[in-house]
Amino acid sequence: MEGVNNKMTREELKKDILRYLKVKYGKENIDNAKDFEVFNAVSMALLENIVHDWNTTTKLYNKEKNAYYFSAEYLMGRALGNNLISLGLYDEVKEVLKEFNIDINKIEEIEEDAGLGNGGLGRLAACFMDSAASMEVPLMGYGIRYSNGLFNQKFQNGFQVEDADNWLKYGDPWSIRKTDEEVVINFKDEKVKAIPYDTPIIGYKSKNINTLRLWKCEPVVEFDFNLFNDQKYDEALEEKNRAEDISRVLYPNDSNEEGKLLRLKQQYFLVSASLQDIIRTHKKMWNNDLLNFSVMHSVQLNDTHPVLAIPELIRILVDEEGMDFNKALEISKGVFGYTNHTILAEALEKWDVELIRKLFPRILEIIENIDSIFVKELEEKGYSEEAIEEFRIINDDLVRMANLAIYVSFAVNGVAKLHTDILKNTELHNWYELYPEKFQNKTNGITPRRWLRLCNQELSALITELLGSEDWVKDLSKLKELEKYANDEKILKKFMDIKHIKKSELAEYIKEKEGIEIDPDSLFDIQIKRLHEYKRQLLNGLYILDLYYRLKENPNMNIPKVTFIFGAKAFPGYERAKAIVKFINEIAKLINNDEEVNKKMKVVFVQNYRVSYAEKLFPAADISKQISTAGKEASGTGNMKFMLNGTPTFGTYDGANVEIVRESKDENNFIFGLRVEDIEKIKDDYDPEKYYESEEALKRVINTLIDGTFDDGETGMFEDLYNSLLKEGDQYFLLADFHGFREEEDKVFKAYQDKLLWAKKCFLNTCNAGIFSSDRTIMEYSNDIWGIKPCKNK
Ligand code: 26Q
Repeated sequence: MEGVNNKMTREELKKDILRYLKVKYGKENIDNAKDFEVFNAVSMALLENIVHDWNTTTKLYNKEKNAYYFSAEYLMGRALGNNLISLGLYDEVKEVLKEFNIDINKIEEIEEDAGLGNGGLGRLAACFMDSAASMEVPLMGYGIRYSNGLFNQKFQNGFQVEDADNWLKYGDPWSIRKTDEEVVINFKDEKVKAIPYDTPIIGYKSKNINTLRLWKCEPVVEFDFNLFNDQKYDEALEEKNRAEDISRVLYPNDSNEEGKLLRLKQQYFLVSASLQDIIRTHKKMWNNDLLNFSVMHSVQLNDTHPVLAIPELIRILVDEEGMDFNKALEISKGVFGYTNHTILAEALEKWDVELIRKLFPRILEIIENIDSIFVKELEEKGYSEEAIEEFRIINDDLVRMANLAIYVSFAVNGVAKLHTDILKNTELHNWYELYPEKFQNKTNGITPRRWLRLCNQELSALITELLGSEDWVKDLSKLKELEKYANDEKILKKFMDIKHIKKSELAEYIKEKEGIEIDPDSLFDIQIKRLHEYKRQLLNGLYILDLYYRLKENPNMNIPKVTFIFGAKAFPGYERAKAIVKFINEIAKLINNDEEVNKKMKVVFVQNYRVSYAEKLFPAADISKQISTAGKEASGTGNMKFMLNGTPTFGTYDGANVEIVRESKDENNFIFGLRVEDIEKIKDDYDPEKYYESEEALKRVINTLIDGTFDDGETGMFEDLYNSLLKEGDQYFLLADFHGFREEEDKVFKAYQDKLLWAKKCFLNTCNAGIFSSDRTIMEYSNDIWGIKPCKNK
């Protein structure tokens, strides 16, 4: 077959699939096999064929400097389709399955998403894994193999209800359990085992196969035999359950709600296992010498969640390897880089000193030591006592994880230009003055494999045809060369025909999954992301309701037929976010059931938004809604996925939106609302009431929260939303931005009517998206932070 990694023939692949069906499921005839059985058999047959390249890559990397991504989250999504693309075997396997009378789509669709993350930060980690392998750089991912990923979401009567995510129910054919590489983790009163599960990250058309190593927690002793014999079954299993709890479930939260014991145990479990693993290999390679540790390894901390790695590395070096404390600290200062993903104050992690003492007293001791060394340094530099307070790692009996990270790390980075500037100028300004050399920007990116080549095969084929090769998949800057077709009507038509195909496919899928019919000829205006007040789904909802009332008043209003689509999960304990879900579902019900209006507009809130749903939504969008309060969205990466698939951004001047419009030009996007500097100016005497009183349209829609227009099942949740806007100061400036939003959306409607000009806007977005490849981002991290370089597995 044509795949780069293997010289497998079609007949061999068929034989392998049939063999796995036989030994795994006892089926001698593929016609009797269930979809999940075929999925597993195909996956195992492919895995079998890459094991050799995987092992040689690992060996090769061991001799070089490596970087490690430490992340509590990896939002991987499905593996099969992506791996087939990387192996260059997608069409071949499609054919093979067809010969068995099986539709490859059905086999892809049976795969559960690996949803081991909440949102952007977890998906970024997944994109980075893909890019590092494709760029052939020695980056390994370390994380936790949660038995349950992010919860599943359903709507019942418009309310969000959650369900456990059992992603392993059909098995996990893309991972290998490496029992022989387990390590022991010591808590103060508990000892557990960490078992690595390795997943191959296949470089695109490359023989480099990187590794994502996820740890599962298991007990040291399976169960207490004597207690079991005495029929004390629960007690006999107590230790096992306590251990397994550690890797049982991903915390569904994207702000630090409150210190949770189990979450802290998870964090320590992750970093202790990973560092022990790295040090074990290092000692083997370097004859037990650890003095060159920082020469050979860089560890990137994905936000503060893995920051306990800092004291843990020092603990291992000092307590287990007999190194001097100051030397261990010095080495650590050459190992860690820290990425900040948020400026929301409530998301900055702080852990109670007593909690840390209770779980791992030695780690607390080490943190205290670091803190006092740091204080001495500041005193010597002449900082006042008051100034030192702000930098302290321990303050008020709380350990501030970001402070620990910034002090020890040699590099601190933000995730988009605006975000890094805010860190430097305001949020972390004092740190920036202290260590200007540490601060860097690394604008996020997305992998073009999953977010174009896989999810939009039609557009990929067109691009390949126009560019004459598939090189763009590995070098996305090549898209710029397409600009010469921006006035070519024939090409633009092909481009928009593809958009129409993707819209029809989405409409079909939504019909099947949500039971709602939408028109692929309508404008698809899409907002998909985690539910958060700062992301302002509520503003979008209020706007849509306003449009509905305007249409009722004026049925002949000149707007194109429009479909508003939402996708978002609300953290289960975040009541306001759940209220917003319910409110938008109520708006959708009102509009979709109104025969006068539903021929002009519809609203769909899709259930259980996740990576695999996203792959259907991004290619089908006409408008990408990115409307966060300026200054609050660190970067955003969904915005880039829309852009790459040819969708103009409708948004505020925030996060990476700023760079998106810089690349694809103002006239191809729709930017509205307050900017960071405007908010700075008005925030001290901002009065939402003023906007409410002076704009009838706004008043009308806000009043629906309290006048009985909508039913919140007597929860009072709509009134709470009302209060958040009018009684609690409208923290996120919805009212101030309503008017600008409305005017900008009117501009969209107008622009959409000119089909040719619209097509050009979309096309130019694709042409200029090259810079947002995570390949570019990964090379920047490699060059500017990690000091690692590509090494090709030949
Ligand atoms: C922290 C403590 C306790 C429990 C949970 C958490 C927690 C979990 C997840 C805190 C934050 C997160 C996730 C944050 C996140 O996804 N941030 C997003 O990161 C993206 C990648 O850089 C950016 O593009 C987004 O702008 C940013 O919101």
